[in-house]
Amino acid sequence: MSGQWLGRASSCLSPVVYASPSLPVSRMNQLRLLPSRLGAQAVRLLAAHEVPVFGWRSRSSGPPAILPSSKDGGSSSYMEEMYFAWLENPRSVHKSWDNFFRKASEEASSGSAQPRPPSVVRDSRSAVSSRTKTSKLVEDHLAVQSLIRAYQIRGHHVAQLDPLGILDADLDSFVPSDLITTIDKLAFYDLQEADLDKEFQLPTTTFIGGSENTLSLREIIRRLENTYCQHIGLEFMFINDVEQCQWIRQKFETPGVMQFSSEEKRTLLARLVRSMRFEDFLARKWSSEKRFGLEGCEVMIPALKTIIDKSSEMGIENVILGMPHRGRLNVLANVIRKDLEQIFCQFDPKLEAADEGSGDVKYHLGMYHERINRVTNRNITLSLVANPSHLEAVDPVVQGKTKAEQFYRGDAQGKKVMSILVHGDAAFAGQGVVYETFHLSDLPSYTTNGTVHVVVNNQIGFTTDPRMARSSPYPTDVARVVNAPIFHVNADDPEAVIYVCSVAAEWRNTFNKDVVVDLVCYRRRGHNEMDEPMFTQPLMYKQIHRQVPVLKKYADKLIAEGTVTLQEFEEEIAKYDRICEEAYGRSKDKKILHIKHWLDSPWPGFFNVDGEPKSMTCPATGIPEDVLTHIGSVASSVPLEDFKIHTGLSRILRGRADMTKNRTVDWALAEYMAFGSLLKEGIHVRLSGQDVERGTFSHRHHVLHDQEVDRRTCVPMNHLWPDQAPYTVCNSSLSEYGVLGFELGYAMASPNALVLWEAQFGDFHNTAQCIIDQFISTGQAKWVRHNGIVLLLPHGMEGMGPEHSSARPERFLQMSNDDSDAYPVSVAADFEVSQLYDCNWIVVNCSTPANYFHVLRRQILLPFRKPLIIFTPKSLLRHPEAKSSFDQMVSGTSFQRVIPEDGAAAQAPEQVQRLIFCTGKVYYDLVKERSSQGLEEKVAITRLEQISPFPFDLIKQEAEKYPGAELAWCQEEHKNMGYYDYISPRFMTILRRTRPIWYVGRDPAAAPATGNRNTHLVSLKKFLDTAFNLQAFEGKTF
Ligand SMILES: Cc1ncc(C[n+]2csc(CCOP(=O)(O)OP(=O)(O)O)c2C)c(N)n1
Ligand SMILES: [Mg+2]
Repeated sequence: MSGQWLGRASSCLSPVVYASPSLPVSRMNQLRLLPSRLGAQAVRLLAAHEVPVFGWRSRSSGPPAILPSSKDGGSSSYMEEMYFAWLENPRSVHKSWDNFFRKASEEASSGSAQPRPPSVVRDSRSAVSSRTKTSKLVEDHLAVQSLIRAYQIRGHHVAQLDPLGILDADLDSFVPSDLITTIDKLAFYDLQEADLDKEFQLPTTTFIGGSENTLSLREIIRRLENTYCQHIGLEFMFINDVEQCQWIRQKFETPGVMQFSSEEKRTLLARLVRSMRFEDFLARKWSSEKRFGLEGCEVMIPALKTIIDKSSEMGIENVILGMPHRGRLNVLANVIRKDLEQIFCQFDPKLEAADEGSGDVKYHLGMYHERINRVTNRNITLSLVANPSHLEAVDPVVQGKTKAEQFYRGDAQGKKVMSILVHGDAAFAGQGVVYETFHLSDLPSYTTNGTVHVVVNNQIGFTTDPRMARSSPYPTDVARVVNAPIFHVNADDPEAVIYVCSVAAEWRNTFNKDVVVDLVCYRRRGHNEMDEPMFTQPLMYKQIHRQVPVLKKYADKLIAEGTVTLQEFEEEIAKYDRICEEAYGRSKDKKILHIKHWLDSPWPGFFNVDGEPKSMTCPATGIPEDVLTHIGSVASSVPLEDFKIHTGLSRILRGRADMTKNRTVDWALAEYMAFGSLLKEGIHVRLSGQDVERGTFSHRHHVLHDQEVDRRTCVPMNHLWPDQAPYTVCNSSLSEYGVLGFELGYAMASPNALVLWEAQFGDFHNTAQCIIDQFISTGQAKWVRHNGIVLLLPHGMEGMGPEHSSARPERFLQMSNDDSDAYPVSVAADFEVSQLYDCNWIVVNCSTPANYFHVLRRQILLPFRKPLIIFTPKSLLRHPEAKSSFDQMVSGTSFQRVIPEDGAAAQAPEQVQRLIFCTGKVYYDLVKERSSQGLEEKVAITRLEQISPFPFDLIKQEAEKYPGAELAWCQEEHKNMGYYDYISPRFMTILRRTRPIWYVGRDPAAAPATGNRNTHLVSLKKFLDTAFNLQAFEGKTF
C-alpha cells in the first residue's frame, strides 16, 4: 500500500530495490533506428519521453533515424543534433550553441558539470577524450531533463493524497521506475550518488529554479518532490497545449508559491470552524436525522468559497452551482448563506407545506441569493440548482442555465457568469451523463467557457470500495477527454486545498476551460447518519475513528506557529455556535414551509408579487396576414449576397414561395411562422438537438450552406426584422441525456424564451428518461419551478422498425397528473387555461401545420410556463393533405384542442353510425379509407389534438352531438401503447359509463413496431377494416 512506501518517497534516497523499468512493447516498437553512439542509457532516456515521434535527420552517414521526442519541442534530441553538428563543424551551429558546447566541454574536462568560461586553446590530441566526456555531460543533462519530466508526468502517483494514509488514490501502489524514490533509482538515468551535488542547467519547461538557471541534482529532486509528490498530485501533462502546461508548471513549481498571509490563514480557519461546527450542531440537535454530513471533507466549504472569492476578484458576478447530497446543507448555510433558521426548521416534522405540489427533501432544494462578497466587496449572485436524487443528473442542467445567463447578459466569454459542479467520487466515475456533459464543454452553442469541478473523493460510494466501483485509476479520469487539468489534493491539508482552488479559478478565467479539483478525503460516518460503515469497511473505519479532525489539526498548526491563540480559536467556535443556537431558537417559530423561498431561478416580473400568474387567460395566438407573408418570403429567400445554395434547396425555397403566394403552409413553414413571429415579439427562440439545423427529415433547412465557400452559412430566420430577438438553432452532440438536461437548464433561466429540444426520432428520448422523469414531469411539483421547455418527438408507425416509430406517448400520458375519474366541476371561460395551469405538462399530437403553429405560440403567450411534449410527424411533413391555410393562422384564430368532424357527417349527425376519435397521423389514413368505402355520411372522425390535459368539455360536446353513433378510439400504436389506456377511463367519465368507447388499432405487443414492411401494412389494413366495419362491435359487451 502507498502508505508503506510513501514514507520512502518523502524521506527519499534510502536504498530499496524495485522491479526494473520495462517499456511497453508498443513504445519499444517506435524506437526504430537509434544512432548507435547514443548508447543504451540515451535510448532509455528518450524512451522515457511520452511522445509522438518526429523525423530526425542524422548527421552521420547512416540512414535517417526516427526518434521519440519531447512534446515540448523535442529539445533533448535537438540538443544532440546540435552537439554532433558542432563536433563536426562548430561553425555549422548558432553562436549561442557554439558558446554552450565550448563551455561545457571545458567544464567536462575539468570534471565539473558546471560550465566555466571558455578556454582559448584547444588541444587536438584531447579531442577524443573530450568528446567522450562531453557526451557524458550531454547525457547527464538529458537525464536530468527526463527526470524533471518524469515528475511532471507521474509525480502524482506517489503524492501523499490520502488523509488516512492507507489507500492509494490511483488504486495502484506501483511506484513509477523513473521517480527517484530511493537512491538506487538514479541508475535508471545512469546517474550516481556522486552526481547529486553537481549543478545542472534547468530546461525552460520547469520553474523549480525560480530565478536560478542551474541547481544541484539533489535540489532538483527535492523541489520536484515538493511540488509533485506531497499533498498535491497534478495531472496535466496530457494537455495538448504547451502554453497551458507551462502555465500550470509555473503556478505550482515556482518556489514559495504556496505562501499565505496570517490574515488568509485566519479566514481559512474561521471557514473551517463554520463548516465543522455546522455539522456538529445538526448532529447534536437531530442525531437521528439524515443530512449527508460533510465530516471528513469539511474543507469543501473553504474550497468553494475560495473559488468564488477568486472568481469574483476576476470579475465574475453570478455563480451557478450544482451538487449532490453530501454537504449540501452546509453549502446552503455557509457558501450560499441561506438563513440558518430556514434550514433548521426543515428538520421539524410538524412543519406544514404551504405550496402546492409534493415538495422535496431538504437536501434537494435549490437556492438563489444575491449578496456582497465580503472578501472582494463586490456584488455576487449565487444559485444552487435544485436536483433529484439521481446523481449527476443536474450537471447538464447547470450548464444549460449557465449558458442562458451568459447569453442573456451578452457574456460570450463567460467573464461574468460561471458554473461550479460538485461531484461524489463514485458518481463522477460511474455516471455516463458526466461524460456527456464534458462533451458539451467546448461546443460553440453549449460551452459555458469552463466549469470548475470539485470532487468530494471520500474514497467510497455508499458501501462500495473504489476498486469495485471504477476501472480507471482515479475517479476523475473522465475529465482527461477534454484536456481538463486535474488537481488532486489531500483534503487534510487546508492550505494546499485553498491554493489548488485558487489556481483552478484562475485557470478557468485564463483559458475558459474546465478544471477538476479532486479533494481526496474520507467519510467520517456511514453513507448517511443512520448507516453503520463497519459492516463493510471495518479496517478503513478503524483508521477513520483514529483520525484527528482537520479543524483540530489546522488549529494546532496555526496556534503552534503563532498565527492565532487558543483563546481566539475557542472564541471563533463559541461565536458560531451562538449564531446556530439563536437561529435554532427562531426556527421554532416557523410553522409553514414555503418552497417558493427555495427557488433557484426566480423570474422577476413574470408573476405577481405572490408568485401567481398575472392572469388566467391566453390571448388568441393568430397573427396578422402581412406578418405571415413576410416570414414566408424570408423563409423562401437567401438573405446574403453572392451566396450559392444547393439546387435541391433552391427547389424547396421555391416551393415555400409558392405556398406563401397561395396562402398555405406545410409543417416546416408553419414552424417558421411560429418561430419568426415570436422573434418579432422579442422572444428568443432556441432549437437544439441532433441535426436540427437541416432537420432529420430534411424539411427544415434553417441553416443554409454556401456551396462554394467552406463554412459560410446563413440563418435567414435572423434576417426577419432589424429589432427582432435572436434565433439560435444548433446541431448538438450525439447525446440525449446531456443535451436535454442542458436545454431544460437553459429554459429555466428565463420565461421569455422558447427553448425546444428535438429528438432525432422520438424513440431515442428514453436515453434522457431521467431528465424527463426527474425534472420535466415533476420539477414544478417538487420545486415550484416552472419550465416551458418543448420536446419535439418525431413519432409514427411507418414501417421503419421498432426503434424509429414510437416516441412512447403512453409513458408521457401515464405521468400526466389530470384525474381520469373527475369530470371538471366547472368549465367556465378560463377552463382551458386553468386546466393547463393545474397540469404537470401538456401533451399534444397535432394533425395540421396550423395547429402546430398555434401550440408553439401559445406556449409563450400563456401567463405561466409548462413543459410541452409534441409528437411530431414524419411522413406528414410532405403529405399533400397535411397543409393549412393562412385562414387558420391569422389574427383571431387559436389552437384547437379538438378538431371536430366538419364534413358530411357533421351536417346530419343523427344519421351517423360511428364516431371515431383519433389523434395525429392516423387521421389521414382513416379519411382516405372512409372515402374509398364511401362512408362519409355514416362515419364521423374527430381529432384529439391536445391529449393531456384531456379536453373533457370538447369531447363531451362531440359525443353528445352524435347520439346514435357507436364511439371508437382508433390508434395506429399497439393496444398496450399509444393513447388508449389514457383516453379510455376519461371517456368513461364523460359518458358516465353509459356508452362504450371501442378500441380500434393494433393488438398488444412487446415491441412498439415491426421491422417487416409487409407485416406493418397487413396490420394497418386490418385495423382500418375494423374501423369502417359497422358490424364489428355488434353483440359485444363492455
Ligand atoms: C443515479 C443514481 N444511482 C444510485 C443512487 C443511490 N446512491 C445514493 S448515494 C450513492 C453513493 C454515492 O457515492 P459518491 O458519489 O461517492 O458520493 P458520496 O455519498 O460518497 O459523497 C448511491 C449509489 C443515486 N442516488 N443515483
Ligand atoms: Mg464517495
